[in-house]
Amino acid sequence: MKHPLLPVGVLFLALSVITLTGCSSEKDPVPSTSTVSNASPGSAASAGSSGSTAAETASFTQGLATTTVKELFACKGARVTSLGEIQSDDGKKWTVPADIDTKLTDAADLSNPCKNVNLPNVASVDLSKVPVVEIDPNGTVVTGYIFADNYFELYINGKPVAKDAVPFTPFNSHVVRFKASYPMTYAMKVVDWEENLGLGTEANKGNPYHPGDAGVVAVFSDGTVTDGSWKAQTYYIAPLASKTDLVLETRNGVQLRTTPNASNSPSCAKSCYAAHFAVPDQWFAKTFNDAAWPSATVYKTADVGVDNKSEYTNYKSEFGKGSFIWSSNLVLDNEVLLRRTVDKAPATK
Ligand SMILES: [Ca+2]
Ligand SMILES: [Ca+2]
Ligand SMILES: [Ca+2]
Repeated sequence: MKHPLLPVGVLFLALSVITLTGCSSEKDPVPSTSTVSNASPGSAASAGSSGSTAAETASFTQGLATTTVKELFACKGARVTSLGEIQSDDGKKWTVPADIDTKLTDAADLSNPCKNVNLPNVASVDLSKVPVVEIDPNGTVVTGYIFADNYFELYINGKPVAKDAVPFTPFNSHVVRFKASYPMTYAMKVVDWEENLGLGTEANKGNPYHPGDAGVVAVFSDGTVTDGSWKAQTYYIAPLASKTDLVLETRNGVQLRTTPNASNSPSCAKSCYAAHFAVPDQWFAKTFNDAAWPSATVYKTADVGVDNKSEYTNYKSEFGKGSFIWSSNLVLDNEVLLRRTVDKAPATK
């Protein structure tokens, strides 16, 4: 049995320590400027001012995963898309590069080299042929254009709309339509796929262990576009030369998983580490609280390397309304969850 007075006593002690260590904002629900990680690890000030019960931890794996699905998707002349499984040093099992929902419907193609589809521009899209996925019967019909390096799943108001038809390579792009009500919660799982399962790398530029890069842009007809107002949290980070390349800290209630000092081209090859975090249940639900997720980072088209890719440039009249986003590391973060809730349709630009 828990003693009813104990938590009060612990809270009193924690607040006393915070006061003694000079933090003046302990009664504010959100600390204004203090950085939790600046407190000594495990100190009362650290536990008290973050408002969380325990510091976040990652699960680490090292080396190649076991291939579980050799050919999830195949396309002539492109890389074979596979899935793998690997156990972390804390005994947990992880699907790499990500646990995806293969049962979702493929989105309609703008450009899909695997099916010889390559519409010349947005004007040539026949929207009457794009199925409208009914999320809410009395909702607004919204059209969206999506380009992901490499894979996305789109959920609106907690329900699936569609997935990327080409999980890895070649590049491709999609158009989606759905009927949904406001406030509207956009949620996307985006994955930078990999050839060396569990390592976050692919054969590229003469290097068999080249870390691939990522990025996603989505533009919706209600004026919602990917930009820095979205939330983005990473769940799979690789390749890491060392576990200490991962920096975990909670700042103003936001859980940061960053790799500020990690090399984007480590030489660890088959012995690289990867960091894994469990994807929360119902992360795509309207009611999911994403307050602890960082804001998305905005990237230039040159960072993503799509300025000469027709799968992107043919539809730039739409894609150009939004920005490429990802979490804080475009190379090492390989599975990212994105969310944005809008109360009503923003003014269309
Ligand atoms: Ca794709
Ligand atoms: Ca990629
Ligand atoms: Ca990557």
